[in-house]
Amino acid sequence: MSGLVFHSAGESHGPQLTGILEGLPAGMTVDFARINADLAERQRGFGRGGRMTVESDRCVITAGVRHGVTLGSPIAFYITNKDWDNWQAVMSVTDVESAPSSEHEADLLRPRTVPRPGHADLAGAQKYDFADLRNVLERASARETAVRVAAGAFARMLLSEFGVGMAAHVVRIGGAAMPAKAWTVEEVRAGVAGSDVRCLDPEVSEAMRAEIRAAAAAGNTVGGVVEVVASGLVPGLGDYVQWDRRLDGLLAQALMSVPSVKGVEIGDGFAQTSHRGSEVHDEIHHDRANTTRQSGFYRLTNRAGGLEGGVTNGADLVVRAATKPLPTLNQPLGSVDIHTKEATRAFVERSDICSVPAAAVVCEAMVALVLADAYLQAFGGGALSDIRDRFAAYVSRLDQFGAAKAP
Ligand code: EPS
Repeated sequence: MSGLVFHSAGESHGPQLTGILEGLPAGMTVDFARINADLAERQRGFGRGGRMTVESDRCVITAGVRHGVTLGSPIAFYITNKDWDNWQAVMSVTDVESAPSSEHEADLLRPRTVPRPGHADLAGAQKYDFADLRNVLERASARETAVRVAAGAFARMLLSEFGVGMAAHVVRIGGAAMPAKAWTVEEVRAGVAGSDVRCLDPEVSEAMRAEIRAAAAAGNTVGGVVEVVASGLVPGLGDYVQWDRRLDGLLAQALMSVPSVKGVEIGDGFAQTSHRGSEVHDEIHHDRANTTRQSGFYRLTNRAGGLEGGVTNGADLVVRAATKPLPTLNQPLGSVDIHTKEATRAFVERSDICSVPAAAVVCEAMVALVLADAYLQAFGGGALSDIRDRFAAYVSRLDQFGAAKAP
């Protein structure tokens, strides 16, 4: 990401999560309600843990916006951790001299020394030479994704200027899966609104809830697959001329950075490997009467998921992320105490049974950040009006594509 720079800071049980987003143009109207609505979407979902009943995430903007409009300067914002009230001594920035106020606080203050398989605990402690795993898990926690969602909401405000629509849904939780199909952004938006597992089909939703209930009953967790769809993308975003400018690679990196994501696919991705090339690629057609921004070129299928050669081709972007089951288990796996080296069970920390619906919201935010960056790379400028002008010139050039060279 170079047009748009996003940094986050904050521990899960510290006072707040902080974000800085730099690179958005001046002149964008900020939709405050939209940011908080996205934060609420991330919090909801069947299978979420007790923390979500403590928090009601709200974004407070402290820089980069004046009178509801962006200034082009870095946008700074924070989300308060309400749970901080219960963790002030445990997460105190300064040394704590007073005795613990309760047995519960004394327990929280005790170093965590038995790493959870699958979490960052052990590798993180080895890297930073920590004796208390809390120093790792507080930052590695998926709590940090709240501030990504706020940043993603800003990115979507820019994208909506260019007619880009986005939505995300859950296509698998454990063994319960949606059949493979191409959904439009409108279908996804309408379908997820009433589903606590963000799934478009009521029967599959019920099967997903059953998976989560069964995992919970066994002290276990369950993962799944989320899909992000983006429509209205102009052809030509991203690049094929250098490896690190391919949009598919940038999307994969952004999605892989979401805690619990272990796999990313674009379009039919992995399923294409069991087919021949003739069954996989999307044939190209042309309609001379069609004067859309795709200059009359169209496909009847979109198995490529909107990307060819790392460049958008004007079809919907379809990208999926596979999330592993969360590593905090109420029936913990075997592990080893980092100090005594004795075999024991991993520690249990409050967590979710299933965070796949929340991961869909976070993945959508990450895709929005990558796409907003791609638009800024292609058409960027300090003022939104300049970006609009450059975009309009590109679209009108695309409309004429091939015209001068026609035989
Ligand atoms: C999360 C907040 C965390 C966890 C969860 C996601 O809060 P707490 O640790 O206080 O329960 O519920 O984090 C994880 C699943 C994880 O593995 O880190 C959130 O805000 O999304």
